[in-house]
Amino acid sequence: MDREAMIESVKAEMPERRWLHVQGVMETSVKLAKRFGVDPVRAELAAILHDVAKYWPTARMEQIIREEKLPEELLDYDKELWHAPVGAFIAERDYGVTDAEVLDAIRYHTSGRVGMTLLEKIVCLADYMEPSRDFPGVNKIRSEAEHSVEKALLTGFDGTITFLIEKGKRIFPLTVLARNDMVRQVN
Ligand code: DGI
Ligand code: FE
Ligand code: FE
Ligand code: FE
Repeated sequence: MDREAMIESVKAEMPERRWLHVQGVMETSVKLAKRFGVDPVRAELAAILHDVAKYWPTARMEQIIREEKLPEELLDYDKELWHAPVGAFIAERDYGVTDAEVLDAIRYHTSGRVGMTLLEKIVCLADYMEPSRDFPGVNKIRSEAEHSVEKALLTGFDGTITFLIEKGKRIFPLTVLARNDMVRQVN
């Protein structure tokens, strides 16, 4: 599918404000990719599709996780995590994306994981800091991202983990592992 058709189709999957977020992630992913030496075309492709399943009914996501043998462990954790692996599946099946690293950038954009590629880090970081994001600490992430993807992403993960703890929620283990990996990489 060509870029324009993909954009129109993704846009139709979500409300207007979420589309503004996706445009922000596209723009920020391209900027970070150029800054840190990643192919901006691949970064933009992952960004376009990263939240494609965000507004799908949970039952539809759950069905895909079970039928397509995605990690069922996810079903024990917050539903907010599900759209990322489901999005990677949809990107491949419905949008014809074959680039495994682009698919992984979609798959891990929410949870993170150990051993994230630079492309994965950039999409995950862009998701935290795109221009329409506004949460306490976002400017610290933006300024750290001037110099270090890893430092900025560590601040992002720390914020998410703190937020989940404050809400009394369970933390998906990959996020803890991703955060620990980022601590190792910045030191
Ligand atoms: O889809 P977006 O809103 O753009 O952002 P996202 O895909 O990074 O989703 C983030 C949400 O997921 C955020 O509100 C926190 C929630 N969440 C729930 N459990 C976990 C989690 N995020 C991570 N990283 N790890 C979790 O265990
Ligand atoms: Fe997301
Ligand atoms: Fe995120
Ligand atoms: Fe997002």
